[in-house]
Amino acid sequence: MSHSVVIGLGQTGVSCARYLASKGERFAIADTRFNPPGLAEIEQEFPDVELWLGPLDAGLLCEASQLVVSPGIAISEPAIAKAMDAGVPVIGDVELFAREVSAPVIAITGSNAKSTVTSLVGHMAKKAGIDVGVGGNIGLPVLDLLAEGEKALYVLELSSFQLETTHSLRAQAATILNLSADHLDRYPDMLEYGLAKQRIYTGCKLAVTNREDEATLPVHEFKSGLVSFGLDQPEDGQFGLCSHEGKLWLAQGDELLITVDEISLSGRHGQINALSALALGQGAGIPMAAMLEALKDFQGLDHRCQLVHEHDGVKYIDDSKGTNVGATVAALNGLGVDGPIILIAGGDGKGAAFDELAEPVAEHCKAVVLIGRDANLIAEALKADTPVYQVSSMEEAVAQSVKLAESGDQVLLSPACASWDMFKSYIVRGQVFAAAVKDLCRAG
Ligand code: UMA
Ligand code: ADP
Repeated sequence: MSHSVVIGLGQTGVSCARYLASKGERFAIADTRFNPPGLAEIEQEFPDVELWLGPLDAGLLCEASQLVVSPGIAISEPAIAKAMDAGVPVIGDVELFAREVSAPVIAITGSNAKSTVTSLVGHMAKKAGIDVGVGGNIGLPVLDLLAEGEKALYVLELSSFQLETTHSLRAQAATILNLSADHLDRYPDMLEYGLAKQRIYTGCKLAVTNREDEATLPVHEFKSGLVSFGLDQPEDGQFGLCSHEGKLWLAQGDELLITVDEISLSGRHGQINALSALALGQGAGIPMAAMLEALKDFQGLDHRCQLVHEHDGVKYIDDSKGTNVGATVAALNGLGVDGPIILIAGGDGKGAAFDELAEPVAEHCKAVVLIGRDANLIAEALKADTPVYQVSSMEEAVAQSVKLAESGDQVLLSPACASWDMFKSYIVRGQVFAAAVKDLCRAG
């Protein structure tokens, strides 16, 4: 009898198991870890399910009718690749979702700003009174969204890993927000990483692209609608910024929409994120008036350029979600206009080069304090006159920054790296930063 194999027993694997069970389909579960996070839940809910833990067995995978692969495991894993070569279809949770729902989907990928734009578009839809489901890489597996019944609209954040196993999404509006080096421990080069993201445009009705980043344009033949966003003056129908009577406005073509002072997201990257959200929302028919209202009160997400404390005229900003070089470059350029920056960076660089940090650091930073595994690599890449300090903990990094900071400065945690070498997650890293800041400022 035919059966699927769910590979990976994290959040995604558990959601896939529940979904397949709800459809009455047979499945087994495999995970390379001996004690994967979803094990207890699965053993309790599906005591009879076949579980294969430890190294994947190509022979068993080749007997499956399909593999439902979690994003955390590469489909280039030899056992999975062998099953694919043998003709076993390989899909992911987003593919199962796409086959199930008929409501329109707004699909969002990119190296940075995915979660911010996904939440913002979700907020816009709610303001318009639309029954919307928001999920995906943002932290809620897409199949878990189905538990509440079908919604009128879905806004999905999709990673390159999820897109690799998605074949028939055909989104109403889709975007690659930007492309910069990330996950190069999983892809051989930027080309492959970019091609995985390009899959989001397959069959979509409207592609929303970034005029400042050519890599966001569809590379394959594309006959559907195209609309772009950028910080320059927009042409007819496109989204951008316009100056009018001394004020800067978000605009579509020559239609002025809202001044940048009225939106709650700050900085250049806040403005570009707002523009991309408007383009996506319009593509799915969210009324403009509701979207503009939503821009006024959307506060942004925790750990993304979030002001966590202010003391003696120094601002302490948590951008722990800056887990790649592109995010930290955007944070430096976005916040640099507000005052000199003392940057706390470092961690696991996931194989990326740090050279692109050199210019914004030279321009905006009065000092850099480095922590984590790749601190040396970053120090070498900076090669600037900016003083660099290497320390061994977040507490020491904050202490060093407090010592250096003067009124008007900003202490910015934006690591350009993943947190895994020192912390459980970027969330914990941000919390440790904020706690250290508050302790030291209280003591001082
Ligand atoms: N793993 C194994 N063996 C396996 C399967 C997984 O060792 O057989 C390990 C991998 O090293 C991986 C970890 O387990 O790092 C988790 O993998 P998973 O596929 O079980 O992850 P889930 O818990 O299902 O969470 C996934 C996404 N995780 C990844 O892509 C690594 C979550 O994104 C996402 O929120 C969730 O599905 C719901 O869709 C996290 C993420 O870090 C936040 N994403 C990357 C990013 O944003 O940069 C892409
Ligand atoms: P993702 O889900 O893609 O990781 P987030 O919204 O969580 O995106 O933001 C991740 C990081 O990217 C944060 O450090 C944030 O400050 C930074 N960022 C936000 N907007 C942009 C942008 N338009 N371009 C580059 N980086 C950005």
